[in-house]
Amino acid sequence: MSSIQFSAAHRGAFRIFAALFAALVLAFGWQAASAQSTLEPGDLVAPAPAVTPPAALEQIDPAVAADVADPDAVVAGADTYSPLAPVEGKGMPSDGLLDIQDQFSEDGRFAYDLHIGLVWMMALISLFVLGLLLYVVLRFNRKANPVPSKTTHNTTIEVIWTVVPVLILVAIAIPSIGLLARQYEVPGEDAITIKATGYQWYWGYTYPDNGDFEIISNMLDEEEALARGEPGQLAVDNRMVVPAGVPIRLQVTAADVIHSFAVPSLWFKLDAVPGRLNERLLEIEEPGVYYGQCSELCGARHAYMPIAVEALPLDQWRAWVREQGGTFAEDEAAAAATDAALPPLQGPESAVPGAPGAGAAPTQDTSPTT
Ligand SMILES: [Cu+2]
Repeated sequence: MSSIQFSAAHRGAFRIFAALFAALVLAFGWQAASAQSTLEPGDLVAPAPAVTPPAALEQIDPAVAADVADPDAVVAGADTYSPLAPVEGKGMPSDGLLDIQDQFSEDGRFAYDLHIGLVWMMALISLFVLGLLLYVVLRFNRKANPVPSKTTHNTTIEVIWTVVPVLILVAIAIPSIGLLARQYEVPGEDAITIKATGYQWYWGYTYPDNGDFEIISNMLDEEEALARGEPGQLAVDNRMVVPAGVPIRLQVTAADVIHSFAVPSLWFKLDAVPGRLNERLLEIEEPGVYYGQCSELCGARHAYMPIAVEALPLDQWRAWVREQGGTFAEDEAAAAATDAALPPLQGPESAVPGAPGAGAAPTQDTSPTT
């Protein structure tokens, strides 16, 4: 191993490099931390008020939407359901897209920022190492440096090249572990439960909180999808319709083999395992149609069981649920209250002990006719 004798000038150069490196670490540590701080739960886009039409819905190209739905029918506050038209490039892949899809969940935006921060960090570290290599090649080649240094050891740079990478890793680990943790966040009690079941080769969506009805979702033919203004091989006949801006407890399971429920623009991917119920919190920030695919090789038609999630304002989602014959907790509460308030259908013959007919089974309907 060749030894290097560092002159004062070289030590100076190394100090400059070390200072630059430390500055980079500080800058990126700060960026990672700020990426985290800008995505505190309190900053989450609040559920759209019922009277405000979501901005994204107004950008729908009528030509694209014409065959799917009348965009005007999807104004907030409407109490009827009509299928939402997808928006080009939102919730779906686009031609020439190199980056990951735009994100429409809090976790997704956090993860996207972390990903971009890491790419920059990798690029700068690679450039820095390349710079060091070039410096060594030019400065310490045989011609430029005929008498090699015999230094074997330099405590300062050894400390720097140990501590600085540790600091970089810690700076990466903090937001990275934070992302892991937030992906395991347990849905609150107020979350709406929806269950996605993978079948060979289609999806079923059950709504246990709303009467337990199931929607079966099959892929549309390419021509039919394109005719409806939807992306080919991603459009389905019946979408998984969910409310936007509301926490959803999305449970995922399978009926036959392992599938995987994955929607890239919602930062959601969860294995669908027979006999097992996986669940994760999903909160979609704005109404829209978000496409995904089964992401576990599950058999011959694995590639033909896409996922289409349609997020609607809450009142329109409720209208959709009613259209499917679904119910809400307050329906049952109201029915129970009505039952309790009504007089019994048939009164006893006599409530007075000893009176004729007391204690005997009624022989005629004595209930009020109202
Ligand atoms: Cu599958």
